[in-house]
Amino acid sequence: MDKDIIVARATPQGTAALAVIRVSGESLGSLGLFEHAPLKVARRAYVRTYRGLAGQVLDEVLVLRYEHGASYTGEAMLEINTHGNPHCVQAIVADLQARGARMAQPGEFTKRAFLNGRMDLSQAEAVAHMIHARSEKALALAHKQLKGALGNKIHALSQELIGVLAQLEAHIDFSEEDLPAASLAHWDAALEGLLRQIDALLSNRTYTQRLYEGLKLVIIGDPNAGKSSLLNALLGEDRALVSHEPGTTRDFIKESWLLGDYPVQLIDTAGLREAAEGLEAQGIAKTLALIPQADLFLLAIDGSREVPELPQALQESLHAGNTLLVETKSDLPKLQELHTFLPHIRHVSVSALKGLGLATLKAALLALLDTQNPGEDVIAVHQRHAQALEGAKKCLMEARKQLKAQAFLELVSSDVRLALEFLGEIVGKVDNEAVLDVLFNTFCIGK
Ligand SMILES: Nc1nc2c(ncn2[C@@H]2O[C@H](COP(=O)(O)OP(=O)(O)OP(=O)(O)O)[C@@H](O)[C@H]2O)c(=O)[nH]1
Ligand SMILES: [Mg+2]
Repeated sequence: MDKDIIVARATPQGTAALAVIRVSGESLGSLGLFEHAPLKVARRAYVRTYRGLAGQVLDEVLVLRYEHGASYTGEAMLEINTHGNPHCVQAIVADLQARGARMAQPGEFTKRAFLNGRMDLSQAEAVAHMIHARSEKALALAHKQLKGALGNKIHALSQELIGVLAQLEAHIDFSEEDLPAASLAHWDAALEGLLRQIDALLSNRTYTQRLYEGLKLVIIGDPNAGKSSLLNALLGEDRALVSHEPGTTRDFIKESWLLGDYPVQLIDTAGLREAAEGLEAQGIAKTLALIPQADLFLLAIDGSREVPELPQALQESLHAGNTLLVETKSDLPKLQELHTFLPHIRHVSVSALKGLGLATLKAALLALLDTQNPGEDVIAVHQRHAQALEGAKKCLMEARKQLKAQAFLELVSSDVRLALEFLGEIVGKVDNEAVLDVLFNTFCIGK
């Protein structure tokens, strides 16, 4: 238990109808608050006059008291609802500091909740995701994580692994000849099953990443294909310069865009052509360098002109899973049918000028993204979790290798133990304080 009493406003800065100030610490009584009108019953809302140390009235507040073991942090807590005038909030927070509380660090309430066993680490992380999720699906996934979806799964995996470990350890003193072949086969099958479950969890990573961290969608094509016009049409604003002169866009134009539930960085690029020189050539080099970082491509091809030659490096990066071919300027007469050009990639006709085909284009993009959606059973797997899962996976693969080679069971069991440690990191058996600090620093103050 931390001895300090921490205080922070839980609602945003600025003027509002109400503001909430949270106070947490076992020795709340030492602050000497509301002594003349005690908050007798826990979790009941009381209207009280908040007086400063010198007895001056600071605000009329609504206040709730939470008891040790039955609060967010697990410590004794107060939640003070003040009027949302920043001066009221500031005066009360300053008074609480004068009485002995200190300002909370970002995420410190949640850190205490974790340290006091109110939630596992994956749930504590979910609190931050609940606050920062940028779409409904991301929010739903964070909620599931807060409810313990990942923690429960990890717990189940760990239990299975402990079962295997117990059997391994029970046989450690057996000589190789005495080891029942059936047991070896049984352990191997158990480890294989666990590896399959870990892979299934890891397969949620791309979807989670795209939902929370977003993805890069790059518009590429030859000069004048209508790329910038397409960007503008998708954004619904004139963001990029458009002109009939080829080579208008020289540098990237990046804009945030929400595609369904996915935060997208939409990037317009310089048109690709072989004969470019100077600034234009630099722009093209930058476009080509961007290709490996992109998640999705819109390849703009102007159907009213000859089909362009595309750089080899580009062609190799485009496939049905990451690209849509946008036949632009569909309002103009077609020079030729394009369906034989890159036929393995889905084609969508769009006129940015007339606003035609944009809904179909968005639906086609979402369909591409949905191929990575694990469906109903999805569990959020963030980077830290994925790293630990990869670690566990490596150990279990090593354990299987040792089993097959009929190595000493000690070696197998030490790999299994290590795998268990990796799984433990996900829910919070983190013995490194620095790791926790980094994690909770991403939170807002007051949470
Ligand atoms: N008719 C018609 N013209 C279009 C359409 N989209 C773009 N254009 C015209 O095509 C020309 C090139 O458009 P841009 O959007 O600048 O093309 P770009 O691919 O960004 O060109 P660069 O930046 O030079 O590579 C402009 O004259 C646009 O007005 C369309 O849907 N229909
Ligand atoms: Mg352009």
